[in-house]
Amino acid sequence: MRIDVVTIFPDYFTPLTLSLLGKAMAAGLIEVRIHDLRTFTHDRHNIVDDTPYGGGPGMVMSPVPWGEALDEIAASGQGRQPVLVVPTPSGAVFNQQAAQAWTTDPWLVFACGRYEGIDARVAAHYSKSSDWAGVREVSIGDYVLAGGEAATLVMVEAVARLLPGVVGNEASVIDDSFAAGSMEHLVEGPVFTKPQEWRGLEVPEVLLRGHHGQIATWRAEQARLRTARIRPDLAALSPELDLG
Ligand code: 6GU
Repeated sequence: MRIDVVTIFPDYFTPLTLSLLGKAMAAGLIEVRIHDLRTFTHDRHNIVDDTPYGGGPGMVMSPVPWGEALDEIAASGQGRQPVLVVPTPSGAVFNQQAAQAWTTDPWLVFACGRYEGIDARVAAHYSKSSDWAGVREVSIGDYVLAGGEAATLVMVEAVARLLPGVVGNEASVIDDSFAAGSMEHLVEGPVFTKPQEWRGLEVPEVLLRGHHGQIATWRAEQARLRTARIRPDLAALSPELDLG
């Protein structure tokens, strides 16, 4: 998968070279290119924003440098068509289902807005451009960030860890696709490692007995209990599990 990111803060993305993502990049499983939006300006102060039409607080990102940046990126793809992802608190919610769906996109371009957002004509224009495979305006949750950079890091990590070969892609990710940890209606229960006793707290005895059937049953029950307690919104989606 190819991932391009356009931002006025390229340094924000140095964490992508660490750990999981760094290894995936080194292995050629993902190719990440970071672009500084200010290099697509032509004035001496590299200005990327302007006052909003209609008035109001803050500034809006100009469509002009965005157009130049995105056209150049698409033109570098040898006829391939990227998907434009625009992180915004007013977007559709990005969740585990979206992350899974995006793993089949060969090329994602993230447009990180700052200030009050990007001039709406950018999303409108690329939605109807045959050089692009579509535009997705997405939010990572119900809170407001200062810009799309942190949201982009979140989405890139959520998608990349699902790509074949990226994690120890085996159990930890495949296990995500059903039952506990799926984010499909259940959160994971508690996990434990050595020592068996720590500061007076014991590891639950069922985990020490080695009876895999009992362990699976216990873990499923723990997931149900925890989901009912802290995620009533998820519990309500699985009435058959009686999580309420
Ligand atoms: Cl994607 N961007 C911004 N700026 N704030 C957000 C968000 C995105 N998702 C939640 N809050």
